[in-house]
Amino acid sequence: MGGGGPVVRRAAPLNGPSRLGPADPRTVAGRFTSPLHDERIAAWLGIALGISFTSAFATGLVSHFMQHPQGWMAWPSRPVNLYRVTQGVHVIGGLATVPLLLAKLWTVYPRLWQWPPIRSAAHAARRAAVFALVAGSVFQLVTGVLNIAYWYAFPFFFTTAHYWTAYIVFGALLIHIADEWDRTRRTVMTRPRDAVGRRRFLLTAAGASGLIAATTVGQTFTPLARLAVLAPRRPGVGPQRLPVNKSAAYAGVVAAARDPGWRLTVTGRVRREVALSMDDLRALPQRSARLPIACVEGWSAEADWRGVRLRDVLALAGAPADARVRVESLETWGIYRTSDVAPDHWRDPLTLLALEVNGEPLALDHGYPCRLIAPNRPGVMQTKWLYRVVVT
Ligand SMILES: Nc1nc2c(c(=O)[nH]1)N[C@H]1C(S)=C(S)[C@@H](COP(=O)(O)O)O[C@H]1N2
Ligand SMILES: [Mo]
Repeated sequence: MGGGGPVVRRAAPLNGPSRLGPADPRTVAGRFTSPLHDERIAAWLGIALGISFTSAFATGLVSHFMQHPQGWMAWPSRPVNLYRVTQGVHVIGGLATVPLLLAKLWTVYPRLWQWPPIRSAAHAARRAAVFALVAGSVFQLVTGVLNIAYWYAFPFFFTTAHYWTAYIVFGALLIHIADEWDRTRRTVMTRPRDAVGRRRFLLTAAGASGLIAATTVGQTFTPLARLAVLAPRRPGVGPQRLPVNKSAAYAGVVAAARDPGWRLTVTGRVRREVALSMDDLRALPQRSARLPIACVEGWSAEADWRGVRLRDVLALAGAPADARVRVESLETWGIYRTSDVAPDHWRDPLTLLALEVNGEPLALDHGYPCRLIAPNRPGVMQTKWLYRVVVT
């Protein structure tokens, strides 16, 4: 801005050329002395956070609606790895956001002490939106990290809270972007003097973010699996080279799964109910598919599955072409004991009732005697220890 240019009205009083101090005579002089409480840093981190939160919101919605399909939307069963990618972006991106958010909060926290705390109704509304944004962002990242670490320390159901908070955060984010757009634009378009310290701070935050991404992305991107030292799960580590979230013992299905009288029944809106023993299933045409399990927690692992096509078994029972199908597990409790298979998915020739994985009969922990495996579908919906297929 040249000396004779228009006077720029600043939204908040500043402590110097571009500082974010409280600029109030009553606060202790020199309390926020770091040159890093700075508009320019806040602006760049804000841009990065705006991008990462938008990406998390979009990929989070994909995951939510895949797991809770609405009548009007049909998720395709292809490409096979689509969900693996969107959920990988969600979880790895979320983890990589943690240092950026911490850096941003540290940069702007002097504003908490701005004085007077409320200057007008508009100012109050703006601060309320910022409060919702900060509180909601911290909540999303903390619960997200605890959840993928399998530490259910919170008294509420994670997915519901995470889902609804996302709308609050995203709404507050839009308000904040509208509010800060001009100032951010101006800030990043001007050339700073004396930028070394700021640049180092931003590079450190970006470096920490990149390091987290590099050491976790291997949990879903197999070529980098060896780098995934920070990931709670790694592809290839577990029985039959596949991770296990919930064991058969934990699920309480060991005896039922080993019962020689086990049958897979197909029932509901069918022309004839069928009950298939293991031998019956083995006598049907066996198909192979290389498909990933793509867990909502961001890890995924590919495997070679072998078994019968779900659509072949449904045809055997004479299920209608528009059937909605639910598979049910021997597990007697919990929300993952059943899952719905939409027409696009059960008609897909890659959707199998798997009896084998990686060349061996399924291990008990991988769903013996029979599990569902389908393309482009969250891991929680790849139900293990099946005993019933219900057509509705
Ligand atoms: N019956 C049943 N099937 C289940 C689950 C479960 O808890 N019960 N967990 C699911 C989850 S969360 C994932 S990611 C995949 C792979 O889990 P695994 O590693 O426990 O085999 O199986 C799914 N199938
Ligand atoms: Mo999962």
